[in-house]
Amino acid sequence: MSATSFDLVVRNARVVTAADVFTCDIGVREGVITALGTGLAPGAREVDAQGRYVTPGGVDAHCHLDQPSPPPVRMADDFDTGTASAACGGTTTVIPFAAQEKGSSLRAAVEDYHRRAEGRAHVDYAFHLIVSDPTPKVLEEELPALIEEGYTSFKIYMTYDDLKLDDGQILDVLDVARRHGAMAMIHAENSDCIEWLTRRLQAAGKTAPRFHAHARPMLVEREATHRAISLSQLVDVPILIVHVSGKDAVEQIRWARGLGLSIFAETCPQYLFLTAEDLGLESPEDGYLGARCVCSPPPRDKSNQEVIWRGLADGTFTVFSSDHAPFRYDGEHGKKPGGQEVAFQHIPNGIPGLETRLPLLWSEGVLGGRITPQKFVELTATNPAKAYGLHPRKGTIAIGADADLVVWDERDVIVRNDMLHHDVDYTPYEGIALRAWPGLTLVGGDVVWDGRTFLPRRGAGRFLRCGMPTLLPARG
Ligand code: DUC
Ligand code: ZN
Ligand code: ZN
Repeated sequence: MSATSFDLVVRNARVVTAADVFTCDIGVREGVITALGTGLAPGAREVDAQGRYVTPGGVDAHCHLDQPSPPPVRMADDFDTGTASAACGGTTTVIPFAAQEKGSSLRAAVEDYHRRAEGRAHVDYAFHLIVSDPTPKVLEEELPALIEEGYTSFKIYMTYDDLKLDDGQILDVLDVARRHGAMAMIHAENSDCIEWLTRRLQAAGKTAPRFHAHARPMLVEREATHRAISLSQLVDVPILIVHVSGKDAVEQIRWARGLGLSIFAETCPQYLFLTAEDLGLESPEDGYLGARCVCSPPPRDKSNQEVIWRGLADGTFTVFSSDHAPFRYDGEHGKKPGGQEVAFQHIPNGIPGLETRLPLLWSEGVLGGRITPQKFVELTATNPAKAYGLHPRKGTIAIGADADLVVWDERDVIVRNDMLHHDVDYTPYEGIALRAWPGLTLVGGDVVWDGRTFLPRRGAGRFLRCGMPTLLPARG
């Protein structure tokens, strides 16, 4: 190959970055973007984007794949089906969670998670950690060593019995984040309030799926968000509040920003496209259908959807993730554990969304006139890559970045579960009419989705060691 030729040239691309939109050709060599310009020399392969928008491959910084759950519950997607689904929806990097079990080490969780991922992924992946048992050994030895090795973010839960930390434990973990420069993600819901409400609902016989939303009203999220902000202020460390659902938590985040605190926030498609009414879905034959939309925090109402849209446009939100947590509706391992319909508090929390995250936001956000193409890229690729130490290799279109690209087709699409590539038997977005879908997804210059067909590259997805977060200047 001559020094000036390319393995691949994507011609006539309307390139979108977090800053700009411009038209050029993209030259790729050995999986990396090596030239942006006009009239580039021929490539061994050529793709004509025909003036269509080309965005960086999505970075889904909050998704759950093959994460162990107490039996009989089991996630429907592993690294194979989950990353296939990601690729066909334009996501080329995923960051799922290596979850520590209470009583066990973090290191064991990471080793186990590597075994689950090894040889299966179609797109690149990194790991966040979940810290559920911050023993002195974890705080003093394991976490600092793992941060050094490229696991530079961790999630902390304020709810869920098997995961939650008390305030003192959260302070201890935030202190490690501060000293070692890691990013702490916080699931903010007040656990005691949820338990208290759940007991009362249970006693009143209110056990149907829709009561999940009654047990987790916005104020439990508001209180925990406020507390998380206060704990971060006490330790003087940035945090990122995950899956923010509506106005109450948004107000807390804006208040904290007004004080000059480094509070970042994430939201997800379910808070734009679903409402609590979806938890009450029933059919004449099946009164349990709403279980499909049970996730935490629960979706709210139309007015809160508007608050979330505004927050995406005005910079309140830093990151837009799927929180893909895949459980089948039918069968024994998902929404009906052991094959039984159960009371709302026993329904596995989570909905699938890896493949639909980007099409929903491009179609209704960008083409719907709510956000600019640049804001879309910032929220779905650039900021997540910066927040978790993967930028500029990931999350942008620039010389030296991986050739992870999405070419957008503007066409009418009705979302149907049978066109998706996850291993879940439903999508909460069934029947939604969209005006765009990825027409091509490239991972490291390889076509993995051509707009109609998935082209597997199982095992070619690489594990990425994360650097330090770069959303803020490095601290002294
Ligand atoms: N909530 C979470 O916090 N994680 C997984 C799914 C969910 O609903
Ligand atoms: Zn969570
Ligand atoms: Zn989650």
